[in-house]
Amino acid sequence: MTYIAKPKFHHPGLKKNALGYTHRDYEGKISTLCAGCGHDSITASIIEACYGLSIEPHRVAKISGIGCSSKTPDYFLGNSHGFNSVHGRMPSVLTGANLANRDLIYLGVSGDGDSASIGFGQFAHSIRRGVNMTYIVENNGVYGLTKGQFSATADRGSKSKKGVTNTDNAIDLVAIALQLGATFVARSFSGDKTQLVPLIAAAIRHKGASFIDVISPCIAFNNHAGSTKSFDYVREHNDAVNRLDVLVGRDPIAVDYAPGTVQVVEQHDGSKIALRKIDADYDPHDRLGAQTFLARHAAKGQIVTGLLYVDPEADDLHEHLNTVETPLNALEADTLCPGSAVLDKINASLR
Ligand SMILES: Cc1ncc(C[n+]2csc(CCOP(=O)(O)OP(=O)(O)O)c2C)c(N)n1
Ligand code: SF4
Repeated sequence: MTYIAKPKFHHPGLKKNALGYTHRDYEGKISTLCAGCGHDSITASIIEACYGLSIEPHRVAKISGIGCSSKTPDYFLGNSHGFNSVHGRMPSVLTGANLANRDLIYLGVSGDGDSASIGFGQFAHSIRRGVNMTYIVENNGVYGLTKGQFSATADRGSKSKKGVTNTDNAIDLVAIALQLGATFVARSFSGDKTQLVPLIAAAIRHKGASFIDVISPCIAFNNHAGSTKSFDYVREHNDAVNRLDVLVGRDPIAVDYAPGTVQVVEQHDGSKIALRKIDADYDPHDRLGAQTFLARHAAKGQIVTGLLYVDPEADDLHEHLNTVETPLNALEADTLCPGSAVLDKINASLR
């Protein structure tokens, strides 16, 4: 990976949160993603949410897989714990870390390729087990880092950069998360900070498996008419389309629209996606209602955004397994090894 460190100095007048931290304390290295990539807007929203919550950066563990999206933890919370795992394996690494130390705040960052294909099983099991985490998928419908193959969330009938039509049905990770029992389920758009920042903050505060699918346009690899997730870019520079380093950046797409309305977002190639923000009187405590609402609007070609479901009384994997409160690395020797008398008693109970 390429690392560009940020200069340390900052203006002494920068606003501070309740713990005395400034925005800069929640930033990471300078992003090496294409200028205008939706993933950078999500990074900005994560920084904003953590600043607003006055989280101590060293209490966060950010875990990711492989992909442009999975690179982003490098660009926020530079003073927290981080682990860039293998492609698709973020959920099991996060689960293990969480079981070993429940005192940290777990932030899982993944891509649609990372989570909906190679990591689909891992995604599913971490959700159904109720791991206490905020699981964010930066969903662009393509494999960005490996140059634009369809991912499993790409819509059927959409076209790849090379003009190939996708004949496979799309996986809707939000629908699956609802079905698997996630206790906090939301969808948003990378350019809608007004919606995304509070969603991330609420997901972090939620105890249990929080899942947020964030539609995040890739400026580089959906540069063709017919794409439903991003845009045609280098029409005049066909020879150069596979070279990320020659892409001229675009302004990130930003939207802000009222609850209950549909916002058609025009992407840089002129293709459009219809985002529908849930109504103010939508009931997010009804899992079945959320599933129906999602399916009804998907049939109309609309991508529903907002907090779709939350169970405020949710528990998590530690409660299911009845684990000790203390992080494993803080357990004393006599707790870890209570002696042979206790072992004899356990053995006797099993005879
Ligand atoms: C086991 C394994 N298989 C394949 C790859 C190649 N690979 C790297 S990133 C990536 C896809 C990333 O796509 P996505 O998760 O959608 O993230 P994006 O880059 O679009 O943000 C793939 C297939 C890999 N690194 N490891
Ligand atoms: S290739 Fe796509 S996903 Fe990757 S950094 Fe560029 S715009 Fe973002």
